Amino acid sequence: MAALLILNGPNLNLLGTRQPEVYGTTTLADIERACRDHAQSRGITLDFAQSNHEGALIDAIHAARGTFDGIILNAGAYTHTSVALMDAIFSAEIPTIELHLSNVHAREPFRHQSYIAKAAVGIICGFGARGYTLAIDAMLGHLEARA
Ligand code: CA2
Repeated sequence: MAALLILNGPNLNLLGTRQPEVYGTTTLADIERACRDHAQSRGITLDFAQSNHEGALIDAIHAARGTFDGIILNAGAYTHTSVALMDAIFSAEIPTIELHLSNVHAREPFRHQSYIAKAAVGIICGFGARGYTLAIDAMLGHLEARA
């Protein structure tokens, strides 16, 4: 049975409470519920976490080694700045999907740069909250193809 870690970065705890025109009205708790339902339907286990702290996200990636088969990471704004997160993903040697609610490539130029992409097996962006369940299926497909 595959075990996935879904990790969310800074400010994503505010989802559904502010800037609904950009990020929608779905809360992170709603997304977690949808992911847990989806995981159950796929017969896999998952952990779902959020932190506003870069070091805590790095610790979670380090701790995932040996426990999780795949990571789905919405690193929020750290996507565009964090060499440290990129290094953590490389060091963990766990397939990681970069995920974003918004289509970062249709937004400000600084959001077009991603350090996570350099270490990720693929990227899903622009599909809103549905991107999380799409990412679960994409990861399962990736793991199956490798087996
Ligand atoms: O589209 C995404 O998922 C992002 O990772 C969201 C980040 C942004 O910096 C990335 O460029 C793209 C921002 C998350 C902030 O979330 C908020 C939610 C509600 C209110 C304020 C911020």
